[in-house]
Amino acid sequence: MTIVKEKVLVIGACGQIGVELTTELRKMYGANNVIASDLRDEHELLKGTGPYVSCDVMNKEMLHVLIIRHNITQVYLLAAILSATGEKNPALAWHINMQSLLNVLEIAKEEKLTKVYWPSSIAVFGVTSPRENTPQHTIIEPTTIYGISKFAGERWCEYYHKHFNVDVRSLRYPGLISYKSAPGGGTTDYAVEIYHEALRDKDYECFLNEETYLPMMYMPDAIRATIELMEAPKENIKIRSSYNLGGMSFSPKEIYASIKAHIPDFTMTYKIDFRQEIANGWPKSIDDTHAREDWNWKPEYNLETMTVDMLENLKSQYL
Ligand code: NAD
Ligand code: AKB
Repeated sequence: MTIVKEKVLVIGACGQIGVELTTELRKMYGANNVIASDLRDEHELLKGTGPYVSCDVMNKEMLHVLIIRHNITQVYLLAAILSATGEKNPALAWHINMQSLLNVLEIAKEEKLTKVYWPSSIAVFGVTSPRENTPQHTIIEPTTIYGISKFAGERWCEYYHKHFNVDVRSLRYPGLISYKSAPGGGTTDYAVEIYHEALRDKDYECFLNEETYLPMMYMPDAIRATIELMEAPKENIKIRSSYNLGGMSFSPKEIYASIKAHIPDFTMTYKIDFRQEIANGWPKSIDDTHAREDWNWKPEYNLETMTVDMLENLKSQYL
């Protein structure tokens, strides 16, 4: 179905989520009604599929002009510094993750945008949160700068909704696994790298220990969740900070076994680094009852179906 009235801007469109989300939004709204933007050069998979504008989200004036000039009605803000990169430069991560959101929320307020999407993360939770089936509402004391910025961002979203009626919606994504575009510096990136290495070298050195369970999700589920949240009637969106979103939960040992079932000579060794400490503070699994009740969320992929799809789609790159 093509919906014509909306004009969408995706900021950070060349990242792991942006490439696939932009592609999907173009199917829904029509290619010319979805403008992709990023600091980087246009991603190969986006080339020729619709308009692309180079834009730094930190430059509020430029962003504002872009939004007015193109009659933008909805913004998807995906630009951010992720957990592992953030720990290397906390001041920069705080600055980019916060200021980008504030720029977008302010412009959304001034220009009365119809909707804004901004993702949070399971990284908002910390060692004092329950680790199994982590509830929506619980102790939230993040210890990484990434988690701190996501938690502060959630509060800003709720604030702009409450005080300025900005229809901003958000999901706490788990670690996302995909084959179309590379992950951008997170702790869960191992679960993408492992598929590439299994096909390329049949050997992978994992930076998390074998028992590190984390909440994860296959990208098609994440894209569908994002669109279902954004398409849901306003009155169904009862959580204006960010929704817990569950997909699957597995450890390095389990994803290794699931790949080895298809590539019997695949081997894995462990060399733990600083990302282990980040992972140790995150949930093992997520309770997403509110998302299921408010806008009918239901994941489709599990570890086995994701592995089959990942290997099938990646194998042509390495054979
Ligand atoms: P990514 O790093 O792959 O992509 C981010 C994109 O933003 C990059 O293409 C980058 O060039 C762009 N960008 C960075 N600074 C910019 C700026 N100043 N102006 C314009 N563009 C800029 O990240 P991603 O994995 O696609 O994540 C997107 C969002 O989803 C982030 O907010 C992230 O925290 C969140 N998230 C991602 C995951 C995941 O597993 N991928 C999980 C939870 C939450
Ligand atoms: C990261 O590992 O930083 C991200 C996330 C879970 O937010 N993938």
